[in-house]
Amino acid sequence: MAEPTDEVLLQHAIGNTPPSMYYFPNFITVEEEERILNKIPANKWISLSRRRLQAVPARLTASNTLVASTGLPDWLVKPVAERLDGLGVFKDAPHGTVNHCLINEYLPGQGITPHEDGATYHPVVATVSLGGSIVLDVTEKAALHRTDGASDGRKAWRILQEPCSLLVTTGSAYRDTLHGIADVEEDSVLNENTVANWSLLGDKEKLVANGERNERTMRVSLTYRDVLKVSNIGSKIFGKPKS
Ligand SMILES: O=C(O)CCC(=O)C(=O)O
Repeated sequence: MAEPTDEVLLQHAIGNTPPSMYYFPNFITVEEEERILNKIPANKWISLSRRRLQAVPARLTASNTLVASTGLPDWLVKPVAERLDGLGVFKDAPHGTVNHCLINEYLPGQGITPHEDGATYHPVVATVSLGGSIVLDVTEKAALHRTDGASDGRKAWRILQEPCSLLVTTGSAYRDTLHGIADVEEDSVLNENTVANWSLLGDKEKLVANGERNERTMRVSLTYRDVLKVSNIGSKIFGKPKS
């Protein structure tokens, strides 16, 4: 995605983060959320110590190449990928759209270590949340490399991702920050001073009524990206699907 000139995107820009993070509450409906959750294959999970995941249409090779004979399945395209295309989120990506989706599932108490997505992908990630809410911790990465023992002046932001929401990370937020999820059973002290996307939330009243707390429940994220290196060896081996 180029500069955020688009009116719709600008309305969803998260004000207090590095420029180029956008939050859309209710990006999909509850019915669409349920339909996608029901479509996730039960037998394709890869279990990790603190979460489980699926890579669709395939895991990347050791050289970060996507080798697949098919594209994303219909249930990951309609409605989410189509709506991302409508927003123009991936219009400047080499393939002009998304070609990969990582599905992560977190149970209460599970999370993901702070990391960056790096040069494997066009520098845009679009994350749709299903199930429960969760706090994403975003931290400037530059000061991580300090060796002088000085107190760490890295800036950090908390972004609450509600079910059915979309978070788009691009530009300097993609390049210059790490993102992670704490392995806690509850996110606490959630208010307008601590949550960067507070003003864009769909249901902040729920948090206020719950004493500024979010009790974690099962949450699934769909992270859509454009993998830069693609090989169509899969279709050479298996033949092109008949139309
Ligand atoms: O679940 C999320 O929102 C974050 C997932 C993530 O960081 C990743 O897939 O690299």
